[in-house]
Amino acid sequence: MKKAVIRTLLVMGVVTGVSGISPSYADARAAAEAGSFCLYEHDDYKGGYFCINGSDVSLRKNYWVGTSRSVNNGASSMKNNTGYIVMLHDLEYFVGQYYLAKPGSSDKDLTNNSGNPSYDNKATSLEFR
Ligand SMILES: [Ca+2]
Ligand SMILES: [Ca+2]
Ligand SMILES: [Ca+2]
Repeated sequence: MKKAVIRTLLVMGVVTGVSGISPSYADARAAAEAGSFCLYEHDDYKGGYFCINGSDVSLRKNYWVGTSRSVNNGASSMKNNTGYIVMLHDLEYFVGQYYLAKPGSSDKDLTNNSGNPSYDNKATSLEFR
């Protein structure tokens, strides 16, 4: 009995060690992503995440969840789990160079795009259309 418990704990420790993410963090992120538009700090949906359900004129005072790092000029990948077109803009109040995310689309690398400009670490405001 005791051995089984220890073995279970060891397995859990290995799993956590491999992913580097606790199950509760993963659950919270999955819940936030559902039906929302999400930005990620790094390519491949890694690093901090930030999910939103409406337009925001400035991301300067928005932070990657659980951090004090601003979302502004930091997004490197995105998932659009909404039915809206979402336009990212380089400047506040929906101006400057933009990136258009179609409903239900995702992009694991905002640097290389077809039909959109290279857009790594640029998003400063975002607009639901
Ligand atoms: Ca980034
Ligand atoms: Ca910007
Ligand atoms: Ca891309």
